[in-house]
Amino acid sequence: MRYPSPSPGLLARLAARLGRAGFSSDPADLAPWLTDWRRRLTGAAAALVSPADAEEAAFVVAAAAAEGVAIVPQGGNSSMVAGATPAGIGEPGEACALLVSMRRMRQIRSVSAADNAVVAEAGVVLADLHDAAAAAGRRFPLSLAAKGNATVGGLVSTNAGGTQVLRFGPMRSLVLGLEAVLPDGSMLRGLAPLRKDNRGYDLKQLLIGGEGTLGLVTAATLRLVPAIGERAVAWIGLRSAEQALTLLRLLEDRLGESVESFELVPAEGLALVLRHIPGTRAPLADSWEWNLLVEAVSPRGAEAIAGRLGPVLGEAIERGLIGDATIAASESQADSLWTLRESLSEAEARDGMAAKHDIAVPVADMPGFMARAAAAVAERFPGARPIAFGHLGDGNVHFNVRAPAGGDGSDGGRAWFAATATEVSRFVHGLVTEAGGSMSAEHGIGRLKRADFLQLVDPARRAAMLAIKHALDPAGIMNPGALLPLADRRARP
Ligand code: 2HG
Ligand code: ZN
Repeated sequence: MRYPSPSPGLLARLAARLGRAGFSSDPADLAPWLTDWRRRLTGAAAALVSPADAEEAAFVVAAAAAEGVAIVPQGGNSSMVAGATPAGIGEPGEACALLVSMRRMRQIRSVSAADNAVVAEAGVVLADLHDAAAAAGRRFPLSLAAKGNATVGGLVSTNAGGTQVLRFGPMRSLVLGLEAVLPDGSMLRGLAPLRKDNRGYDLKQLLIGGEGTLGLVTAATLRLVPAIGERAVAWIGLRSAEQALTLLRLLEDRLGESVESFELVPAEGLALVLRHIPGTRAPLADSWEWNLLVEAVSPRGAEAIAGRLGPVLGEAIERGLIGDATIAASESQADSLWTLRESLSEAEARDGMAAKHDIAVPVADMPGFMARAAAAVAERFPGARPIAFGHLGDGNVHFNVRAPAGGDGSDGGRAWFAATATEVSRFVHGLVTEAGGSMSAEHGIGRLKRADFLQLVDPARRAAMLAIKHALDPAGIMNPGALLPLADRRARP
């Protein structure tokens, strides 16, 4: 069923309430926000609407709901799965949606060291949130490569993960409270920084990871943790992913909760970064099948962590778990090591096309899974080049499959990608589902993974999700096409 276009009266009401800064139907203003970050989809929308505060956001949703007009919420437009891109030309909903940008809502409403909490509006950029927490002598312990673009609303709505999940968990474990507009325009006001609240269903947990399909997040109360006194960042070379996990448990035994990042970079990943990212250089003399970036931290006033990490890495070398390691001697060296890890996605994109997968299996199964899946992909898609990197400590890697090398090389693998990527992804998602894992560990489902998700998901889980969607958004106006099927928007499960 097609979504109705907003009536001229609705557009006029929105323009009058939000003013020039908050409303535009000029195609030139819309254009930059209609293509997803990975440049996979370009959509269309009737207007770009940017509320300045929660009341304006509620007004927008209520007005759209009255006409059954679709709303596509957008934050930093850095979704890996086109979760914030409206329907494309020729698709149902074409040009009918309101693209609701939260970028004007960028206030930090409060920071409380006493409560260990910050209240940030949906449009606050992650890097600014880090700065605000630091200014209060605290820390917001979630980070990812897109921290200069990703916003609080998007991070909440996708239950973002990143490179520090190991100790403090993903967004789901960092959100203490939420303020959101529900699909009928009513406000859910729950920003109190409560550590305990047992009044039945935890509605905020439905919105976290709900991908904007159950409501529009306008602000969140987020957990803060003690600021870091010192960090030690190590780059480690080793031959076996199994032994990487033995190292992780050894580090935890010796250093306890100090270990905050445990990131895996394969030899070909490091090579891609060194080839495509200017100013980078190899941290170790030799090349290793696998590399690890480990970050351990100590609180202020505690014994320096580097002095404790070094001996454990020495012990690991003696035990033959790892081959080589270096610990950054300065903050700038630490940043350079992090650049090697955080540039992987960009280096991979510069090198050519890849079918991207964001998978999780139980941590202990991951080394075996990576090897089995790489062999299966190589057999089924000759020439395709699997590359697995990322959050090994969380049992989550990006098992991407790069286009075959060679040919005349002039199209960067575009023809291969167009012909094969959908099949490759279905194959990889099938493998991970068979292994009892998840085909989306941290990026969400969005529009790019919807078909595979709906095919592979457990039927009971699918039915429950559709029932929840129908209960809260019976007209299906919130972010149609992300996560759930468009056609089901009015169907009872
Ligand atoms: C990362 O861990 C991101 O670097 C991006 O989640 C992963 O580009 C990717 O596949
Ligand atoms: Zn990741």
